Amino acid sequence: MPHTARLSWDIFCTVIDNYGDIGVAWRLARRLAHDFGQPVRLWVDDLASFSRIAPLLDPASPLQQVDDIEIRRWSQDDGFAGYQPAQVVIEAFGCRLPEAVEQAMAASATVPVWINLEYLSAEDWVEGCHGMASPHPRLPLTKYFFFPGFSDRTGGLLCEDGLIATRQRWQQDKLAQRAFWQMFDIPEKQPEEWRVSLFAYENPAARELLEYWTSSPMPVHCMVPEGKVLADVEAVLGQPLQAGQHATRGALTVHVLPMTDQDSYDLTLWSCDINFVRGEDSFVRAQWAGRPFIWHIYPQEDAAHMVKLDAFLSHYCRGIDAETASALQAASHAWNHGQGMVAAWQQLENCLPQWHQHSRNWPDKLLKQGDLGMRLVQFIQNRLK
Ligand code: TRH
Repeated sequence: MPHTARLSWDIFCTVIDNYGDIGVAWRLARRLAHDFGQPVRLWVDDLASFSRIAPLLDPASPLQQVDDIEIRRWSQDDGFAGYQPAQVVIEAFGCRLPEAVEQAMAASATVPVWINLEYLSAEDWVEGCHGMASPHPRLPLTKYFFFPGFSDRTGGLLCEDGLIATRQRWQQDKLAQRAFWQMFDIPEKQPEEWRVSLFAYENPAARELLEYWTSSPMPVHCMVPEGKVLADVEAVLGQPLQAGQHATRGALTVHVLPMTDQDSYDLTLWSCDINFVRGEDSFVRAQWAGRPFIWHIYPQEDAAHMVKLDAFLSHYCRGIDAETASALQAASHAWNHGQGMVAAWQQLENCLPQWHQHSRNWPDKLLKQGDLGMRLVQFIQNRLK
């Protein structure tokens, strides 16, 4: 890694309705602090939600240090009296900075570099908008739009130094995997078993697939972090389920996992044969897992999310044979439309070796030009020259 000047960073984040916004902000904070040695303050409006993915956090404490990052509770009535802006201010996902923060930034002796970190999309227009400057209508401030993405002309995707090598070692290490599953009272994975993880929004297609797996020729062990898709799982298993419990119907056994911290969730992804993921951050982490995955994209009005899904698939499927690409597209559509999953899955099952191979190679393609953390640091340094 090139030498990085020490800068101070403020990241502002509001929790909307799930864990993705804080998930990405927390990951970025840790990447900057741990891999670039940067002092980071993270301002978050909902510490209770944040603590679900960062269990060391005390939701009642307005100011605390976790994992070498200063966490500040950001309450909307905070007047920010005496606020001294950091050298870089990141507004995560257009969360809108308070007027007092903007005033303090404008009044700083050295005006901070102000970044709006955007949501991830693989659509082509992202390349044109990445890095765009937007002058403040009243104050002497400029905000830059920083877009994550899949090409060299975007901000890339967040990935820690050495993550891929650590993951590869883990996937060779059967003892470590056994110990990991034991923590949840789950037996180690058997060679003749499918182990899948299922993190999704409510989804009727999940019912179809789970139903199908009850009569699978191979036993299927499905790891379900507690959350939105659980009602669909319970409907198939015919019983209520909570974290720590498991239930079997035919060839299908479901294990309900508690929410863990992000690192343990990574281990789940690395230890399963196939991962069903959602939103933004688990979607990226599934790519670093080097295993096949299906994405449940965050639903938007007017089916705008389906355009994003197709934009991703067209990137992802470059370099895969036509049959696997079409099976993957059909399964991704069925999963996101909530129906037609069994036929699509059967088609995809025939392409598993190719899908596996592609999943293993995919992270290298994405990381050739550096991850989002590296590109962001370089972007800031260029603004400071
Ligand atoms: O929670 P999400 O559905 O978040 C979504 C998306 O980000 C979406 O784009 C956004 O608009 C919406 O929120 C408001 O899915 P996502 O992005 O995968 O975030 C989940 C986070 O939770 C991720 O950082 C991984 C983390 N996680 C854990 O730390 N432990 C766990 O056990 C699990 C299951 C997840």
